[in-house]
Amino acid sequence: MAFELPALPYTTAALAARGMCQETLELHHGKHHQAYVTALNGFVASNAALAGKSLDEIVLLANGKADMAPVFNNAGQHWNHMLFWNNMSATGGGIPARLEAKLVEDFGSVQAFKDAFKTAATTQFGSGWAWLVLAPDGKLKCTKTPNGSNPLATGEGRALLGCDVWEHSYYLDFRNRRPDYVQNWLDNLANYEAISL
Ligand code: MN3
Repeated sequence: MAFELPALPYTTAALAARGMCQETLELHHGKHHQAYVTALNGFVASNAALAGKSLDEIVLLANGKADMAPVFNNAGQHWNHMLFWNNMSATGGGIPARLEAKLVEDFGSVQAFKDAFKTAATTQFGSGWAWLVLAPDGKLKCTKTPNGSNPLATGEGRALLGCDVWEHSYYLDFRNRRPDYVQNWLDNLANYEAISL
């Protein structure tokens, strides 16, 4: 069965007041994410080794294989954006008590978590992602990956939050100011309520 572009869990105008405008969401979801899905389906249709595989299986199968880099890039980006849309909310920014306690335990404070996430996001040279993961040792950690990679591929843990730091995610709203985009994303867009620890 072909992979499909998921519907957004909000309207394309829903996040405009919180720093992600309608045009950004229309292009990012309807054009960029759709292009990854279309490309991935093309690879699956022409490669028997990929037929019937889940998205996770394809990401892991293509990971680290030079001849499967285009498969990895598009499968990874589909995986990443499926998480990303659900990582934002029109009522985002509020951190539930249980998550706050775990952030304080593992980072020292909520501010220290945000600083670590922002550092990961702003030190990712070029396109990529910043992540909050629940690492295999049970601790929350902030990490980054280039291009279409993700914590599934790196084995760094279960991804709880992923922030897209490709320029297509912020250029209309924040121009070149990636740090401002990430700060706003953490403060006003991130859907901490949806995180299950
Ligand atoms: Mn993107």
